Amino acid sequence: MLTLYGTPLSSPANKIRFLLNRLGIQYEYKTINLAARQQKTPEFLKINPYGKVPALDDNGFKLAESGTILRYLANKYPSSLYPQKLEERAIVEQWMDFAANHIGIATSKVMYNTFFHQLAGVSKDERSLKEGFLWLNAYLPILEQQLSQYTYIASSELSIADFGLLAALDVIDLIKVDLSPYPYLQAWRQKLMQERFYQACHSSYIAVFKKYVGPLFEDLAI
Ligand SMILES: N[C@@H](CCC(=O)N[C@@H](CS)C(=O)NCC(=O)O)C(=O)O
Repeated sequence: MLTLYGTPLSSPANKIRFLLNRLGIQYEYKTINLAARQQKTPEFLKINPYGKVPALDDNGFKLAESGTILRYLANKYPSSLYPQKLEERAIVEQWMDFAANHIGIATSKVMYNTFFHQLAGVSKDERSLKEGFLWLNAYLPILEQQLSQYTYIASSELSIADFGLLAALDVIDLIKVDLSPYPYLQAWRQKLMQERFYQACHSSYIAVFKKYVGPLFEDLAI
């Protein structure tokens, strides 16, 4: 049995759900309550020793880090989402890593210092917040350029890099970043958000955010 541990607000966990949904693989989804620090319980630390979601338990084989899990599953269930040819695969890896290390980190900085810092009971880091927006300004044009040449982020084929990027950008409406200056990126995102693999996870990030923590941020008029 494949068990994925995550939480509906975790974009790294959601990118794995996108892949599993797309591949049509049955899995058990277990929600870990981060606010209740369930991720640091001795029980969960046996699954991921550093106490973070997502984590995977594949018949007793335990794995953490969303990118690693994505690659593991894509290797285990071969498909066009993760090409076999060395160079094609390397390009998929490049865009997946770009999405995680540049876009994902940028949106995390903004999300943490806008919303999640309150839930964690720590003060807002203004510098990190600003840096998150600066990174987005710097890197969204790169995505736009790439998507003006290719249908999907790595090539003309949908790949695991698209799942990583889609999840990293999922919070973009919530943090009120306007994508209209990036029409190719916006169209790519709108198209993928209509797909079954996405809708089987949630209708939108903003909907799930409102459902789980919206009442805590009513003053922000989300
Ligand atoms: N690099 C990790 C990031 C994992 C991560 O930061 N997870 C967050 C939720 S999105 C978490 O578990 N936070 C709880 C904590 O740090 O205690 C990945 O991609 O899986």
